[in-house]
Amino acid sequence: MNHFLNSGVALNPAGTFPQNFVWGVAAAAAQIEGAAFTEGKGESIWDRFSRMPGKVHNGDTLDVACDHYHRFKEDFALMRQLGVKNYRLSISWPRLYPTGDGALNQAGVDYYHRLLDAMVAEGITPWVTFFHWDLPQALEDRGGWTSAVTVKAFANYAETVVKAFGGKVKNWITLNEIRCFTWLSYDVCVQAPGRKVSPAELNQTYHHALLCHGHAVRAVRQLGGPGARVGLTDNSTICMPVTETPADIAAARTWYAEKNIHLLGAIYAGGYSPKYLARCGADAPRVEEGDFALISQPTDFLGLNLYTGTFVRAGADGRPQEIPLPVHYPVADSPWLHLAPQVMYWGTRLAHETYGATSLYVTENGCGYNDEPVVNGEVFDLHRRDYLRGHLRELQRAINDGVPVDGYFLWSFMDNFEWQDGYERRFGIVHVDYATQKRTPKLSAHYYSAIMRENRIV
Ligand code: PNW
Repeated sequence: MNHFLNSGVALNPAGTFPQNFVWGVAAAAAQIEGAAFTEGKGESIWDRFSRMPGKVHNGDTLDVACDHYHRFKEDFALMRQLGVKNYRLSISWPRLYPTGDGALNQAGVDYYHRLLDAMVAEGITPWVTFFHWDLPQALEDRGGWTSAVTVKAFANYAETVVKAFGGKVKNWITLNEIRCFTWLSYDVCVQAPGRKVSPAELNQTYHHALLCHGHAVRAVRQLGGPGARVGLTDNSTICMPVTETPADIAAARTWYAEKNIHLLGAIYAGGYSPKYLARCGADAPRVEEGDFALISQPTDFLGLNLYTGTFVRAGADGRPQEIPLPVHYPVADSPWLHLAPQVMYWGTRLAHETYGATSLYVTENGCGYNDEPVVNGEVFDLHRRDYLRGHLRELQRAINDGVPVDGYFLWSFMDNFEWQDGYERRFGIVHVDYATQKRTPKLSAHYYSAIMRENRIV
């Protein structure tokens, strides 16, 4: 892999991305649909969590959100105007199964048929995520991600989804960001359900999530029909070498492999490594026979949500050393979102080198700011335009160095419910006025539109 050591920005002559590069935008059901209790939808853990005092900024709920449930036609028309050809969305599990398992809510199925038909009518290809955090509350009441009940219910849900929509959907994403709905939700407790569990139970939530990933892959293989493709979207813990020298790059490789050992490491190795099991000790996850045959089925691509990373160098003791960010390091309004465009380069390159993934998609990348309101029909989010330009340059550098990146989905199409940060924190390239539901493309939307059209950074 010597070619990787050429890290000068050697853009291909035309400065374009590969032919057939997939450009898209992303969103998730719970964050945009609203209609939280409409036409039989069941309560999700986020519906419950957002009603607990102090959990979500400003006490915001998902009840109305962007009212996409009722406005999807206009939203797809706007996507088409901006030249969006690929849209990553998710399906709401509690809209299909209000209690997680049990009776199917036909109204929910009908809704997604109408939605997919409207997308296709606008010439937009769907990329569908089975699960983007909105677990039915009834399943949480039976143990949530700590319980095998959830795995069984998910397997059934995934089959239903592929059977229902497999004729219209060919690109499937199993789960979104396992760490967020396990570690952040059952250990750090800043996300729903916010229930602290023991270390052994936490490790079991990871294992249950891996099993669900496997069930979704199986469902797509068995029922997806010709041309169906499937992969996971992971928020791998990313690091970037402080200097792009062999010593710091080696340190970054070691650090990266260790941090991702329990998720991508296990999936690609076909089992938990002795190193990981030693780290868990008595708290190791329970593994049944056949689990890894399911978990480690080959997939068609790996999705990566790339936002931020940790700087690492070769320490004096030969171990990777993390460099704490100085207070003046640039950050978005999302306090965790430090602005290091190199995350695009190293996030994709390390995944390719470490796991041999041969087709990568950036399934999310974007920035959260408390943007200013619309003035005379315009929002000058120059900060987001610059963010995009800088991050896409680093993505292009990876591609030019041979990393197989096949697509990029910007998070997010429009401002939406930013989980525990509520509606204040805006990630959209389209502004949403929540009082009127008016959509206004920001400067960044016009900028990204030109990038998608010309297949190059403008
Ligand atoms: C992702 N972090 O979440 C999610 O997939 C989206 O639903 C979300 O709106 C978007 O990124 C922006 O936050 C993340 O703490 C949540 O590093 C937290 C982190 C990263 C991503």
